[in-house]
Amino acid sequence: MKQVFTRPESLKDVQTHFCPGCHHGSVHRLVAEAMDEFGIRDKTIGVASVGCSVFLYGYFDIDVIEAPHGRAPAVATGAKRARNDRIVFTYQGDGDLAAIGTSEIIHAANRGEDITVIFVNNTTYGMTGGQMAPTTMVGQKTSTSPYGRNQAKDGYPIRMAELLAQLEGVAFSARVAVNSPRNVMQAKKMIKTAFRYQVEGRGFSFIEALAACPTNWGMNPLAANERVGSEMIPYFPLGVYRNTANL
Ligand SMILES: Cc1ncc(C[n+]2csc(CCOP(=O)(O)OP(=O)(O)O)c2C)c(N)n1
Ligand code: SF4
Repeated sequence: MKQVFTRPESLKDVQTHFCPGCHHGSVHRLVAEAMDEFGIRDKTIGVASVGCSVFLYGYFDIDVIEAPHGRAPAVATGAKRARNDRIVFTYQGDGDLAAIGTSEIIHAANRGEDITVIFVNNTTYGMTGGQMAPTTMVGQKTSTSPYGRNQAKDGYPIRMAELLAQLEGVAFSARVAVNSPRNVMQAKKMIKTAFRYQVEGRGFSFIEALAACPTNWGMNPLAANERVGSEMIPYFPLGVYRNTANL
């Protein structure tokens, strides 16, 4: 029988710690497929952040540097400037990138660092028990907003893909989701484009991936997957927000 589905070479053959229905695993796979397709596994450095993606080094068969919370773009800047023959990407959660690391991501993007950023937006701090993040939806209940996020007190969810698209240093900024086969295929295309931009030395590329966190949303995997489509995508529309190839 012909095998039609295989594990990407860039992913180790190990079981992950992700909860059932978590989209981190799907995003990992697409990143690994992009590395395989460009044949860059041996020269890629991943920069992991803290959060549920902290074990990047255990799942990807590449070199990984562990960065403190929010500091991955700064660490990636150093790695890429020291070894500009390498492909360097960060992989960060929304609490990490849009809260503690706001300044790092904005300045790395504005400097046009030649790195790729994979940003997983699951509207909550996953690893530490589901606290409110800058991306938490208005009305969403979290462990620190038990009555729901209140925009008058807490502000509105930040749309990072659009925000970074305003910066001259950004070569590519797009938002994707992995909640349906169609969206997975589109996400794969966008993640490949983000890596291709770095392979071609075009500058900073950014992918925001909308993701489910069934555990902290208090939902089963199916309902959590559906929430991505019914609640998140209407507020965080999918698409390309900046593409210097078109300018
Ligand atoms: C400087 C710093 N502040 C806070 C923490 C605690 N911390 C670890 S993971 C985490 C939340 C991560 O959430 P997010 O970035 O949204 O990623 P997710 O777990 O949802 O993938 C926090 C607050 C830390 N390790 N370091
Ligand atoms: S807590 Fe949420 S983000 Fe973390 S592994 Fe579980 S489902 Fe995924």
